[in-house]
Amino acid sequence: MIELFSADTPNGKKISIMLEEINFEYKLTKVDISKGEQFNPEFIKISPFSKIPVIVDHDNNESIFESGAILMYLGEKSGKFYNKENRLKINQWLMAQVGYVGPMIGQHHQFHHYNSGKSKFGEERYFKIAERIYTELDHRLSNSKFLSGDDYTIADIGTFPWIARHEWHDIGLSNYKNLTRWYNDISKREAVIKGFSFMNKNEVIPKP
Ligand SMILES: N[C@@H](CCC(=O)N[C@@H](CS)C(=O)NCC(=O)O)C(=O)O
Repeated sequence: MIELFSADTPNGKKISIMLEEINFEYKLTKVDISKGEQFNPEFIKISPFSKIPVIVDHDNNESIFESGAILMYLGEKSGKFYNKENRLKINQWLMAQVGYVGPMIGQHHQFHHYNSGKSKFGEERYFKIAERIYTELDHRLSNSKFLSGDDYTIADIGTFPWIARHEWHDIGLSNYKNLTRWYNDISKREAVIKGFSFMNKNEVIPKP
């Protein structure tokens, strides 16, 4: 059984979506990052940078931090969405998500959504970068069904929850037709709908 330590954020949703996709039984332990629970000494033992998500695999007592590493672990363990033959491609798109797409869109959330009016420089910088990411993903998806090729993989699972915050971005997802096609395809998956609302059963995936 997997224990998922998480909060209701895009990084958190990646793992609940994956667990639903592979149909693993899991127990959710909420970490309230707005109250500083990520700094509890017990949590730091499994999360050295005090961040969610983390999983503990109670089958072997392994704990895993970093969402990309967790997706790889679950992909290997389940044999799903992390095809051995395509790993070089999947790893690139997954690393791009954890090292670029997530952190940059996260900054856009900070400056544009949570703290607008506080820094013109920050707002403009991350708006432009977020827009550029939409364009880059749209370009990739103009010649590939999913990010790493023909199949839906952990790279798509990692990226989807960031684009699902598109209403906060004010970039206009529907103007990016390939990204919208990809987004709509993934939004329809039963496991994605379930994993997306893992903390709030009434939450629905925003339409483009
Ligand atoms: N690189 C990490 C990023 C995780 C991350 O930024 N988590 C945020 C929530 S989305 C967090 O736990 N923030 C609490 C803090 O930094 O104190 C991953 O991909 O797992």
